[in-house]
Amino acid sequence: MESSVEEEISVEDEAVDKSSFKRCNQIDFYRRQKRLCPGKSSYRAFMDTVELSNRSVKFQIINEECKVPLLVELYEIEGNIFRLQVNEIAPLKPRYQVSDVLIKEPASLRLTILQKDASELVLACSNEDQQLHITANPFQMQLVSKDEIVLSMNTNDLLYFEHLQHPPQIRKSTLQEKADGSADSFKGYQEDLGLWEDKFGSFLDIKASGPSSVGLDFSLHGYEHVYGIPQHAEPLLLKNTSDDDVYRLYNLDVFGYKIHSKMGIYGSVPLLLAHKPGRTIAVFWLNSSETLLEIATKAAVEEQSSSALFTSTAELSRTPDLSKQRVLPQTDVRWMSESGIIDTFILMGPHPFDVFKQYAQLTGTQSLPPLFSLGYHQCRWNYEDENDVKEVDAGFDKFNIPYDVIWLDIEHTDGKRYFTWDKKKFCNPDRMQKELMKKKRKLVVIVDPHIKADPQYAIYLQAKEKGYFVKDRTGRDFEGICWPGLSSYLDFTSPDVREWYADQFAFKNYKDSSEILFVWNDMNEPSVFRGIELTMQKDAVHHGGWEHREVHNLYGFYQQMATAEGLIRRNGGLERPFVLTRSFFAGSQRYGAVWTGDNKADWSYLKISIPMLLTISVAGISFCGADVGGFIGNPDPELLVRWYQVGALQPFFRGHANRNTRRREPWLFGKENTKIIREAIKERYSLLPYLYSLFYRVHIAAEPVMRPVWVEFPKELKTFSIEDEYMLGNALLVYPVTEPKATTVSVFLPGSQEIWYDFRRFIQLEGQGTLKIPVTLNSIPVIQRGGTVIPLKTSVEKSTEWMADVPYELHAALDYKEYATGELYLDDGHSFRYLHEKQFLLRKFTFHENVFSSRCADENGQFHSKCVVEQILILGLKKQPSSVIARIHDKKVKAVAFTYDAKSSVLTLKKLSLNVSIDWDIEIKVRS
Ligand code: NBV
Repeated sequence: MESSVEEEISVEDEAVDKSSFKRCNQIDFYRRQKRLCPGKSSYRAFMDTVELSNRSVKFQIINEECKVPLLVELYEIEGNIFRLQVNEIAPLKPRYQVSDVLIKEPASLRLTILQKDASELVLACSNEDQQLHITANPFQMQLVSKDEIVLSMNTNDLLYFEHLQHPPQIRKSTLQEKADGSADSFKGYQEDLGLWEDKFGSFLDIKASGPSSVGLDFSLHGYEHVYGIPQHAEPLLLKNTSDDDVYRLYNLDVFGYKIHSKMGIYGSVPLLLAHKPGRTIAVFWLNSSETLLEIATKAAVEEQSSSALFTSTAELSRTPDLSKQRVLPQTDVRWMSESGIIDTFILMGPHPFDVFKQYAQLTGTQSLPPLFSLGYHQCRWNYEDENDVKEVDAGFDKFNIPYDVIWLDIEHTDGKRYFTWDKKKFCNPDRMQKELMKKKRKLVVIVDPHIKADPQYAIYLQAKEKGYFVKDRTGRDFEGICWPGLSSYLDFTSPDVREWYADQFAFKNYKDSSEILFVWNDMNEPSVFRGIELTMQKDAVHHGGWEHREVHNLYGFYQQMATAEGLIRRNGGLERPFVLTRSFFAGSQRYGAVWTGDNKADWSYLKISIPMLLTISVAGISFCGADVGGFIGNPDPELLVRWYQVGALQPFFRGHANRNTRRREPWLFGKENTKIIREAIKERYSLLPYLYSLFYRVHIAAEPVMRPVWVEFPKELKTFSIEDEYMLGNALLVYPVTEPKATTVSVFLPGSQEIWYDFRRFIQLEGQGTLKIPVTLNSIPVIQRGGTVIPLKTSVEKSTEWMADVPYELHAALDYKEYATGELYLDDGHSFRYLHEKQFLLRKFTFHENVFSSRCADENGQFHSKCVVEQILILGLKKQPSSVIARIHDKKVKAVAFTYDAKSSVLTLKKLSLNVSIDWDIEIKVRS
């Protein structure tokens, strides 16, 4: 049975079978919403229903055609955020509202009414520069900041809200009673019925609540650059859509997904950012059902007078004053979701980092990963047996390549029964883990959400008895085919199921698991072989009676949540978990890492991985990566080398390969390539103090680890579409080589006053703007920005844990004012003591007026380290030093050994032996 499933499901084929997935015009709610005509909104607001409370402003709107009233609720949320909710006043049954994604109910501020009559309502916000303007007929809203419209809603009249109705059976009898049974009524009945069922191929979706889709348009005034809404294999800068090609947010298992396609793949974050010089804003559309997005950037004519803000009928009929008109870019976006309510947040920025914070205030920040998980991960489908693991592990030592984690894919289990071991291949998992532990390395095993329908399998049996599986529409356990054959799917949306699932990771339950075992959640879109679009039927039923259609995009989010909880609990809440998930949603950053799924060993996939990861990063999930080497197919050595070089400078760094590919451990491609890969991985390890500090920043302050260049240079128009280079933190600019046989690359260096330094040769780069930089296969360009200090380790060991006491080295790259600053975060690297016992250390290094100083940057930190700073490089120091002295705690003075290279302007301070936890200054006396 098992092998026949695998043979039958020939997912090994290289290409995506596009016909398995819906095109836009096959999505029925899209077709319905497309019938709306812009310029003809049926919605009218009733200003006499306005109710003001401390929390919000509420009023009713009505659809003039169907007369169904809706309740609009507007909130101003602390921190420059607005929230708009639209729901039915009296739905036939409750409509689904996403829970668990927001970390708490956002605290709202009191709005006040500035002006109100039958045609309009003007609300003042706590930030006096901002107002909300609501017009009654048609119902529209504008967010105004400093007399400029920033964003408006329903200006294209595309507000759409399908109210819940009685099923057609009831309607049919009413129709029959009422009248005549005429052809007209029957046709109407058939049309109604069509709204309650949807066919795709041989699949029939029966909608328990009938049509219930929602939609709304937003105009982003002055904006022509929009980003976000992962995950698509698309450029960073979102493109205009057409009627048959819209961005789809629907988590699907798309093996070898096509690049340059807006189809939905594994994960979705419904967050769209818009940026212009001077302001970044974002729209967060909190809906977990299938969602579609149209984007249209255009030039719009606006009047400069502030009175243009008031779009009352009188204002509109006024003859426009052409002299006051200006042409501004505008981006119109239209969100459409299959069900749920309209619950949307406008994040007002204005700086990109404000938007990141605002989004994190709602959905949480990236969890702080255990340090080992920032090391290199070696994966393959599959490492065959214990001996294979042993040999691969030994290979790293033999070839002197550091690595932290070896991964086991589905074949390590007993017949794809997760939480078990194939005892023939892994006869002593305990011994294997002890060996790895001795080497200070870890193991990650795969745990998928489908559970083999096998009454002998304890997990299945328990879950079945407890009623923990998702049900089909008839109330039986949903069954689908996946790796183990016939399987049922745990209902992670249920808190009880998550509780029970978390318990399965307890050492006493998960036999032969140890504290070095961590987890990988795959196939959690969820993937269902032979299922509609390779996933679960939308009419399957979850906890609380909610249909799968309501929660589809949350399935993976909830599995990762439960898994992370399980790993935390197994150690009594002391240790940080590591969980990689393929499927994700807004908020997944709180539970671990994500990767971009089944990519291909092809240059085009290497190239697209950059914008894909940048998009995931700006959507709040910093811990992300792509399979190094490309999962499907065999990379040629050059591609593999290039992929390692960039992967080493990305947040999650894992080599992975499909089962029918040739082995590709880093030492299998000849001496020279092994050497280059070793160098790339070693460089990653030496940079870990910087990377870990960046993860601390994203954890506490939501600053993405991997950043689009525009985020660091938000006023520089030329950076807005850059996606072939990126920033790692604020200090490093990385230019991945994504073309074969490259001899030069064109790197854009932003900032008119910036100084940029070659990260490896320490010299200042000559020139501004786009530089042609020669490249060899040995490395990719990495450039340090003047004004920054980067902490590194002076040497690299077998794994992160071996490196705890290795001394630090600091690279200070001076800006044009001969200034530089940077941070170092330190803790034990694995526990929650940084949080509960303040066992952390945050240091700030500054070079200013020829003094390099180390200071505490957070007095709360209690962690002490024996580690020392051994060496400091000061790049761009123009004058020859005469002497250098170090003062510790303002007292002890000692002379410092140094060398100065006048040609490159690099000062090297040596043999410092200065404890990293304490305050010290190094004074550089220069010859005048
Ligand atoms: O578990 C096997 C693979 C895994 O290696 C890969 O990383 C996942 O994206 N998994 C998909 C299922 C099979 C894909 C053909």
